[in-house]
Amino acid sequence: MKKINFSVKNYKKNLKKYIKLILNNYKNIFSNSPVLLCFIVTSTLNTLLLRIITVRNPFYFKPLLFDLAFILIISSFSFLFKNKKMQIRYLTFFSIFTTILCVVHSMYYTFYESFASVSLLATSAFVVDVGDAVVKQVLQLHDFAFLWQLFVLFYLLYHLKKSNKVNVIKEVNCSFKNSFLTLTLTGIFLFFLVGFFVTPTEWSRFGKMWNRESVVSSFGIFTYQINDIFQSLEPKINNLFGHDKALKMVMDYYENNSIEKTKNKYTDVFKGKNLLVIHAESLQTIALNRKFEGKEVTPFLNKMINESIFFDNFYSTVGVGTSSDAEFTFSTSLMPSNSGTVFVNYFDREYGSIQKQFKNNDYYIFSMHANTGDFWNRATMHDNLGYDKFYSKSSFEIDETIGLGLSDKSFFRQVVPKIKDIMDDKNKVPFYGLLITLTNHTPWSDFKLIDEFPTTWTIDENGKSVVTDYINDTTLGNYFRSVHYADQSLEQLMNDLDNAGILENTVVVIYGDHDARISKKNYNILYNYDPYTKSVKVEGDEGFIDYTSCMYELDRKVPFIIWTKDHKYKEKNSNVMGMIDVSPTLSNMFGVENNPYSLGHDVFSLGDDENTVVFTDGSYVTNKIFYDGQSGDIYSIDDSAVNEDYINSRAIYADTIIDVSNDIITYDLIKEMNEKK
Ligand code: GP9
Ligand code: MN
Repeated sequence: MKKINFSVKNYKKNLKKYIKLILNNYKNIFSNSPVLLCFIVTSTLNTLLLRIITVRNPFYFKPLLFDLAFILIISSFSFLFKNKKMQIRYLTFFSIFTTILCVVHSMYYTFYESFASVSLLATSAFVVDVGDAVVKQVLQLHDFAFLWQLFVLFYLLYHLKKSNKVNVIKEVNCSFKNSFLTLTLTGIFLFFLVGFFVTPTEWSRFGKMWNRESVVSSFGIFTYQINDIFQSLEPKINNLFGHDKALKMVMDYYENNSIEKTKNKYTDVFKGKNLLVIHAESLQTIALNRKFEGKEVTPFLNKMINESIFFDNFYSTVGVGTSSDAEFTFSTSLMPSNSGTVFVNYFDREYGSIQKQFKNNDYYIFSMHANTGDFWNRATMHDNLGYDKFYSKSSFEIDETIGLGLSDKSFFRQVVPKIKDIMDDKNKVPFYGLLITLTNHTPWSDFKLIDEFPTTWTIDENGKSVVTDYINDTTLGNYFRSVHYADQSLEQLMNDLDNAGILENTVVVIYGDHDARISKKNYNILYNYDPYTKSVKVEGDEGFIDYTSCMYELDRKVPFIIWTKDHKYKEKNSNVMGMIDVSPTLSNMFGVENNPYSLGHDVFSLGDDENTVVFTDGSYVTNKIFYDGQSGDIYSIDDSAVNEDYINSRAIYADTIIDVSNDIITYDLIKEMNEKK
């Protein structure tokens, strides 16, 4: 085998020669070690087979190259064993490992339509849940298909032994350095090469790891698995240091800020009533009371908010866990974690929750969502938060899909008889139910089943009406069209619930889970479009609106609505309020003891400008100011003067809330505080 000089100088000098040498090296490696060649080919094909069985674009080049890169690096380590027999044992071990890995993921996918995580496999709840099902419905014929890798390997080994070729392999003069480096460097090169083609969205999904299918689709199964191991270890590593200090700080906080129930005009008004919560995907307040061409985007919601207690200054406070963070903060009145996602990384901690408080008052607690139970790890977390039953995708007939999955209209059609059954069961009333919608999720591009909703601007030009594009067909335009659909679905649901007699004794709460995450740039057209010139105004143009970062942040508000059929409680509340305040507020209205670990407030017991909504990055908003935690900039909202004390005391409050929340989550402090009690 020829020696390669890996120096950069040589590489530049003679690239062709270099490639030739590498190829030659490969030829030597493979002809001298057929077992290694077999391992590389069969492992790569098995990972491809796994993707064919599971994901949507199995032949995408990125996961293929990621897997191949990993396999090359793994195989290079076989050269650490000088003894050829040990090399073969090593490669056999990893062939078995790859086969098992593929079988496990394939089986897991059959059941959960997602990929397994080491952290989830470690929970006993999962094992209990799945144990029986594995035998009954998880093990499919195609799972055995992966075994071909081992048949090929063992046949090869048998053949080599029979023809005495094992000895030949033993004598081969394979230089450790050359073989090891050739394989490792090719692997590393492939990683960099394919990494270059990974889009920012793919990287972001890789970091969050909540959409595991898309991570495997882009990065292959090996990179997914390694990422999964690191992500699963993170909370455990965080947990190792600083516990005592954190416990003291958190206990001091609760001692000095005891949560006492104060009576207000809404205390106990809903005592004993059912509660139906609607988690409205990406519903932003900016879509309400908005018209295009004289047509309201949300005619039904607009009617509804006039019959409700409507909070038009309400913010969701999510981190990377978006939907799941909204659910977490709603339920626990804690902030989302600022490292990872509670639902995914800290699902094994103990939390106080509104669901548990209602359960203590003999409520039956359920949730319904047409996505898999695995998505955002909801199956595990809903159980942890105190839900009695989670109706996930498998409980619904997927007869009409839009975007992410089952359409909201079909979902709502199917939930009504289920709720009716719950209501008719005397052991299940009163109930607390959560319905999580799906259709209004980015990217708002699947319009086959969605009505036209022109977001154009028609003007009169010399007596002729001229339609201008305005935001039609832009991201924001498509979003409003999708919200229009969400509004129609909601109307259908409310009518069906009414016809089924469910609304008589049920309070309906609707919240937007988070903003639609549309960039600032998109909003500029909305504010600065000039239909006469058909262009977007720029600074200096008449009527130009300087759309500042602060305006953008304030536009990210979501609606919060409390509605009853008799329209008895009607008010528009413009005091700033956050998702963290929901649980204390609703608990008081329903005459239920507040979760003692709540960090939010019953907003009806607060004075005029007493509340501060804190965001995960340390930004905060009050009735008077918005403080940008990243830049430290302060923006006035109502032009009233505030002094330094006001700003500093709110900033300290924001930091405290974030610290207390993070420490509770990281160190599992609620469990400890409960035990101490
Ligand atoms: C999926 C849905 C979307 O089940 O809740 O989650 P998101 O991407 O909005 O966090
Ligand atoms: Mn969401």
